Amino acid sequence: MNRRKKVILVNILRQMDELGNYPPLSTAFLKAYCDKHESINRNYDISLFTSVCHEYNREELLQEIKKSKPCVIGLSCYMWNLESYLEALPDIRNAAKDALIITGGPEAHPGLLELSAEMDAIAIGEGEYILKEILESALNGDTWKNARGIAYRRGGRIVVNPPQEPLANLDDIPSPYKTGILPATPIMHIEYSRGCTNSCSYCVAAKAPYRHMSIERIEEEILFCIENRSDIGLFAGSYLNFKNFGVQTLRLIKKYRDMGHDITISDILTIDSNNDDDEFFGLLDEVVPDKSKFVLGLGIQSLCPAALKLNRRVTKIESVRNIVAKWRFQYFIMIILGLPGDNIFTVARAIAEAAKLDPLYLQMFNLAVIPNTHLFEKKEKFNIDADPMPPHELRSVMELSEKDIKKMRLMAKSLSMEFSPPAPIEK
Ligand code: B12
Ligand code: SF4
Repeated sequence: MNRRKKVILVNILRQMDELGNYPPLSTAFLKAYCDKHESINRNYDISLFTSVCHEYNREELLQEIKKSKPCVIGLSCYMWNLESYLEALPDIRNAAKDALIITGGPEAHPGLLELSAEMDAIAIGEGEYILKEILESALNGDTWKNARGIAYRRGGRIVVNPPQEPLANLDDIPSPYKTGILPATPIMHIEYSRGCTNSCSYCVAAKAPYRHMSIERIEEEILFCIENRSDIGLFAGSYLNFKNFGVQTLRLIKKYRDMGHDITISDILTIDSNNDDDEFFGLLDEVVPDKSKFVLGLGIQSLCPAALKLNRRVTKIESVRNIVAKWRFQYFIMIILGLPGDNIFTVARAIAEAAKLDPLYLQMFNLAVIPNTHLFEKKEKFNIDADPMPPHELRSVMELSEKDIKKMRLMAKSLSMEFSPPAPIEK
């Protein structure tokens, strides 16, 4: 008889397709990391409940919870699923009265405890160490309330424990594909790095130090893709062309291509547009022979010196021009609408510059003031009024009134129509 206690990790994805695009990496990584510890694996049976926003059925989730009677329910929270969790939480609590309900993910911040009485704890930042510590605490007869990196309620107050360290070595997490947690699919998404060396004010990655998987680990993942005749979707990470890591990764892919394996990088790759290193692009050119199915994303975000400075963003437009002029890829260019320091005219100028680069399409994002970013924490300093609930839409900021923002979005929308087709990732 299986006496292991049940843990359910729930992930309602924004989208996922049968090719393998956008798998539930967060919950798969949490399980892979916890399972590898003998004491946890012996005592806990961790399962994943995965759904996609447009297919998600609350009853299915509740049935699963009633059936397995978990002692811990972990919710993987992003801006696209917070509402679904908030709606389901009273029923989840009814279905599992004694379970610890913990919410983690980029959208998770202590303020969520004020939105739902059923949430017991919030995990802030990377979850592997946090979940392991929580599961171990019960085995040692301790309380989960001492775990680092969490927030919880005590009396009427919210207590935020000292932060948990980011994972020192990403190789410590077993591959979710090789452990069979995620199925082999025609495209396999490899998480290759976490954190960032830059610190753009609006970005969650800026909060954590940059680390990448070892090149040996990447080689194992590539070999696994080859065995399963899959393409690589190198997508979860900051940028592949940070430092020398991208060159090393591409050299490996080239090595296996030269040996006759039909392996390539699929779909979309977002790269650091400030790094026009010829060796990287030369290798990329070789490992992606079919340019029609591949689009490179270059972030400009803003070209206004004041906005770049305020948001700690570096954009070297010369580098973007060099890349586009020299390398025959399809490109999409990203611009953020509404950064503190920008105004309608500076945004219009950035769009005009981007248009000169003749991209396949422009991707213009309305600034979202998302939790766990510098902007979210410093709203007052930047005179930001934004919706505290997802999608955290900006209402006004510094030089941009509500009316200006509407005008700017309208202008951007009409200009972006010139650059159809729309972004292929959106369904
Ligand atoms: C893939 C992806 C997407 C996919 C969808 C993914 C899916 N399957 O549903 C697509 C391309 C559709 C997408 C769209 C968008 N995305 Co996106 N996306 C990502 C990306 C690149 C990877 C996510 C991932 O799998 N990461 C790998 C896992 C391992 O990391 P993780 O998710 O952070 O999980 C760790 C921790 O958060 C924590 N954790 C997570 N869950 C739990 C649960 C528990 C219980 C615990 C303890 C811990 C825990 O532990 C995990 C392991 O350490 C991230 C950036 C990134 N590198 O993470 C952005 C990111 C998630 N996206 C983001 C944004 C802003 C968007 C967009 C709004 C962009 C835009 N402006 O249009 C849109 C959403 C549109 C909409 N209206 O809904 C933000 C997050 C915002 C938020 N608060 O949710 C991120 C973080 C990018 C960023 N740097 O700012 N995205
Ligand atoms: S926006 Fe890009 S460069 Fe800036 S912190 Fe995030 S990942 Fe790094």
